[in-house]
Amino acid sequence: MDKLLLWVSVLITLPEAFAQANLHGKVFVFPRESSTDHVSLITKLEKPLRNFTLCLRAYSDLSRYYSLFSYNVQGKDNELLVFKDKIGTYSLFIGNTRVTAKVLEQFPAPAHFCVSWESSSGIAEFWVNGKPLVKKGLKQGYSVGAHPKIILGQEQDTYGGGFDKRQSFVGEIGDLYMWDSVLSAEEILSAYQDSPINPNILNWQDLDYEIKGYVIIKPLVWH
Ligand SMILES: *[C@@H]1O[C@H](CO)[C@@H](O)[C@H](O)[C@H]1NC(C)=O
Ligand SMILES: [Ca+2]
Repeated sequence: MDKLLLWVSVLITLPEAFAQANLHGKVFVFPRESSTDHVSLITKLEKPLRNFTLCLRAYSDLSRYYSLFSYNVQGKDNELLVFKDKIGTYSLFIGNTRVTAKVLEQFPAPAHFCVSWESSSGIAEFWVNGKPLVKKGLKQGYSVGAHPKIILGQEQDTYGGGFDKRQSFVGEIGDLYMWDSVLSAEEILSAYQDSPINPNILNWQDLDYEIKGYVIIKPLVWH
């Protein structure tokens, strides 16, 4: 194919849409398996992270593993990655190191998921539907790099790319918030009950994002 034709076909198969919007009451629908469809979340994170909490709602009937939240920095794969290994098993990667936590889950069922990490102790806390899983620890003393590429729908192996459809997400994601602090149990409950308190890294109600490929915004109907 000549270069022009190639570009035309890329533009047709990968429509792009930048936006800044309040997505309250809405979800991103990832309606098919692919190695291309994804959403980039844009944040002005300029300092390395010593503490964070990430919350989101997801509904998927995939029984294979998939990426829920992929955060890479330049030259560092899996700098911060939330991975669903299988039903009832969630992994957090920090600096390409992994911990796993388990929960009794119905399948398929919508889930509200939070994970936090504190550098000084290395403790990772997982929460599913407002309930804590067993705490784990990793990367004590580490700092998560700034200037990330954050991708929903695909798992990055490079800075903003390197996708694999076997790790892609098919389903719906909503109510995604991220803080630069470790939330208390009460604050996690507020997020679960749809009243997140001062999310300062990513805010579903003021989200800067870019859709690439077949990702559609629809009302949240399962919560
Ligand atoms: C991270 O949290 C610890 C306590 O958990 C706190 O002492 C420290 O100041 C926090 N660091 C930043 C950069 O927020
Ligand atoms: Ca990766």
